[in-house]
Amino acid sequence: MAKIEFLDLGIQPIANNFLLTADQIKNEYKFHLTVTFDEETKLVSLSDFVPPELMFNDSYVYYSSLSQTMRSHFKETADALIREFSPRKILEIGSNDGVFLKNFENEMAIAVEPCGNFAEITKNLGYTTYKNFWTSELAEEIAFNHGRQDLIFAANCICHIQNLDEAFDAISKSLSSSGVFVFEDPSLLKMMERNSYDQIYDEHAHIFSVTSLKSILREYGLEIFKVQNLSIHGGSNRIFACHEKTRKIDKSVEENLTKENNFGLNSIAAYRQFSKNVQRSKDQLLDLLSELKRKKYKIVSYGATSKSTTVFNYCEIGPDLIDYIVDTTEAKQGKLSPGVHIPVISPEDGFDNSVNYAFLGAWNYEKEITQKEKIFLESNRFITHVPHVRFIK
Ligand code: DWN
Repeated sequence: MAKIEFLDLGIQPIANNFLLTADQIKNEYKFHLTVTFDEETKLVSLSDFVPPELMFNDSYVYYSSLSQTMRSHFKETADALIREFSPRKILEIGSNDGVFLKNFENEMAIAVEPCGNFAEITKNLGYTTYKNFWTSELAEEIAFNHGRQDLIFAANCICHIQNLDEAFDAISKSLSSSGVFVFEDPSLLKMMERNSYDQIYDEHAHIFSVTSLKSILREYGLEIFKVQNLSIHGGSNRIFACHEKTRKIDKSVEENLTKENNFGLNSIAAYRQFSKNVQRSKDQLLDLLSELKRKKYKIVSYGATSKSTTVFNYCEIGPDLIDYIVDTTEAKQGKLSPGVHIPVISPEDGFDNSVNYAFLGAWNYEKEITQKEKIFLESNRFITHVPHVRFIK
């Protein structure tokens, strides 16, 4: 059984490395972004990983709580988990700015977060916080200090962990005998169906199918007992796992495995087709933007996302096509986007009636953004590449 490379997204920068100084621009880190399918485990991963400290450090800029969609999502998630499992002790891996954890009392929850600026936030909110990457060593320290956990939660974090063997082993050892491990990450099936290749960037070391997770978790005595398909982040799966044979297996597990198999996720042909679809999307997006630019329209991008770093660098879309990017994140404003160096400014400074078209870098918030930007949409258009290049009315 082989590992087969099926997609080449070219030379890419660190997706969230927004640049300010001449020195940062001169020394910008770049790497070759290619993607591999493992025929044995069915896992899809980057062929080469970027050193974690280069991505997740004290200057990290992605705040989960900046959108209403995410704030509501995590409140509802916390409420549902409390209702279903009544955990007494909970640990979150990759707690970001505490958007999920703050729905739990201080005494019952522990945060693990490697980015110092974010670890500071949960610490200030009163949570025991470990400013660390999730490793076996850390898991042992936490188990020694606090015992085993009833609920281990991680959102958009496990797919960022390069060494899954160590991560799952540590989780298995940290979970109480009747505990549950709940995690959500982008769905490989949704990505392939919707051609949202921009889910692939340095931070996303793996894009998970339920199939691949089932086989890897089993190695560590963990079993998936339920799967929920979520619309969040353009299509994610929430995986519920427990120690083997401790819970009844819900039919959603088999349903998801069947759906993935029917789509072809278990063999290389589907990935080869995906690669062709990605190339077509690039050609169509470049054609559209170039045509609009020839007609002298002003085009900006909405949301300086990690995803748009992939799109712009893969398609070689720079300031000649996109005048600037608007984003509500202060830490991104006044800087240049990674790789292609498009200026990022605040929506207040740049999203006005001089704009004709806006590429929706944050397409996963289409509903929230189109609601908010009704006036723009009266005479202008958003552009998206998902599931194919088109205007949003
Ligand atoms: O896994 C990850 C996901 C969950 O979040 C990370 N590795 C990094 C990050 O990826 P992303 O940057 O693609 O995430 P978002 O949530 O799509 O980013 C949205 C961006 O758009 C933020 O910078 C905020 C901005 N935004 C905005 O300017 N106006 C968002 C909304 C909703 C808005 O109205």
